Amino acid sequence: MDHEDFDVIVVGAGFAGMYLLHRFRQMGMTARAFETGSDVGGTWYWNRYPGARVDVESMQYSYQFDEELQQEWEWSERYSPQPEILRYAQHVADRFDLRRDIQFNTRVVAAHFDDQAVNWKITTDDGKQTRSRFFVLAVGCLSSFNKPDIPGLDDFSGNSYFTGQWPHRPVDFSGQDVAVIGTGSTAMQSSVEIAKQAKSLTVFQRTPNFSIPAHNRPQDPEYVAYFKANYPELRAKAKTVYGGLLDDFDERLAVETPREEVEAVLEARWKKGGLTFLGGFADMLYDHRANIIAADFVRDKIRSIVEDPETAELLCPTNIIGGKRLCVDSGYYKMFNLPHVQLVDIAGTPIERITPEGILRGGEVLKFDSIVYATGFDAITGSYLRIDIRGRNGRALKDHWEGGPRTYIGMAVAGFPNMFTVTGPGSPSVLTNMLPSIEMSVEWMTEAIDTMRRKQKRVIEATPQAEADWVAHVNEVAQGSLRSTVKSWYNGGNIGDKPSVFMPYIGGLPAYVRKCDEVVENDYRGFELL
Ligand code: N01
Repeated sequence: MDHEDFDVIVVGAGFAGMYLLHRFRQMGMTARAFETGSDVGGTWYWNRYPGARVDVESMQYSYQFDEELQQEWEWSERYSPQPEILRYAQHVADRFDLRRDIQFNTRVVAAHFDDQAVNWKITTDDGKQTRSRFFVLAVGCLSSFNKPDIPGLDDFSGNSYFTGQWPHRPVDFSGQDVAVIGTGSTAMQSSVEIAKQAKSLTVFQRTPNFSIPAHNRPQDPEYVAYFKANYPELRAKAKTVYGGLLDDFDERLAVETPREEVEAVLEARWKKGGLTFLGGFADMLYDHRANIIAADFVRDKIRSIVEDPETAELLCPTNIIGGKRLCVDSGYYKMFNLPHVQLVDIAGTPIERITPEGILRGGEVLKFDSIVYATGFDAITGSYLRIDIRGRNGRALKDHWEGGPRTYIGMAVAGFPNMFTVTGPGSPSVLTNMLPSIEMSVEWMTEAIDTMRRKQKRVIEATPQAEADWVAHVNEVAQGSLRSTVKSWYNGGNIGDKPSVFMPYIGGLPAYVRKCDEVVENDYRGFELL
């Protein structure tokens, strides 16, 4: 048997990778994480664009595994800005001395299961190979930036910025003519800030998106004190809610509620702000009639905010609300009332190419000093498939996932023994509050490894049947939702050649946790332990 350098190799040192390292250390196992960035933080390390902030309330977007940690950390705003979240990640790394087990500036390029040695051989971009018994992918769901396939992109003589690979130095747009391409959450957050500096800002919109105001504000000390005094109960309650996020979700149906009452609930939720706007009724994402009420409500809001009627109409999405992920903004629609901000609708007349001076569209070159690409991610599977992962008999993960990702409970793949995926495809991941979902996932897999050790097993592997059943279940529950009817990054619709499969598990966190618990209670049903 070949020598194993570590018990476990982890890919990524974001919130998932960091917690894994902490858990493995507590279990007395040796672990090494490889991280492409030069520090911890994952998403919050890369996405440094102006205006980047979390859109889950910060009191809930934090680790809960350590009581002292959650008591000592202070969030300054309702929705914390990226630099503060990155500081939090760095604080956690310091507090638990995690960096000594992380090799930064290192990309994992290949991971091959060795059938004879029964371990994983990991190749990194420094040319080195490392072996481990277990291999855990903590690569995040939105980590592979989608550099758009626009001709001439490299010809531009001005400054090009990619939101998912933002420079570490401050970027000053003062006095510049700036273009932003994209109108997702990232574009909405960044353009509001860029407009505050730039001489002119032009937003290129291919598809309009629904956005709910954030109503961000400084943290209320009384709210913080209440939260900190009641963390155990509040965290436990959040786990019983669909998205793992505390809020008042209602089981009522909008279609069975008087229209004025539905409007009043939507108005109250609009005033409250944030991602749970649709949570007042259970049918918003399941019944077209309910969805149209909410979509019309937001369209009316857009028309009431944006002064120029033509721009307002262009900003009004015609799609299902919540089909693509809702955006949460801090003044996006209002920004279009500024005289130096304009919207260019490229739905009918797309960008032809980038030229040295700017953007060619409709036979005309619009000149810019800087172009910001806020063009999204090769979501959920992108970061897995950029690594040459091979399981038993050299089978490539990209072949196994040719028709879309296949996992068992979002954490294991048949034919890829001792490999785990944190918040992988087939888990609720991006449909939930990511931090508690990460913790749940990490705790489940580390407990599984601990059980193996106690039972003196060397291998844990999902069976092909269990995987097939889970994939069928994930697809079946997705079919019921209006979300599956819209092209989005949830279903690969934003990337040309991706299989069209709804990737996250849409059944909600409580149902998912129940399923994972049942697997354990039934002696790891669906897994073979050898
Ligand atoms: O990416 P997106 P994002 N030419 O895919 C356009 C999370 N997030 O980075 O819709 C022109 O939503 C594309 O157009 P279209 C959050 O989960 C969280 O904004 O494909 N345009 C779209 O408008 C979010 O949902 C926070 O027609 C092109 C945009 O680019 C997820 O990340 C903050 C194009 C991409 O929008 C992704 O958001 C930010 C092209 N060639 C993000 N290619 C928090 O607050 C793409 N587009 C936690």
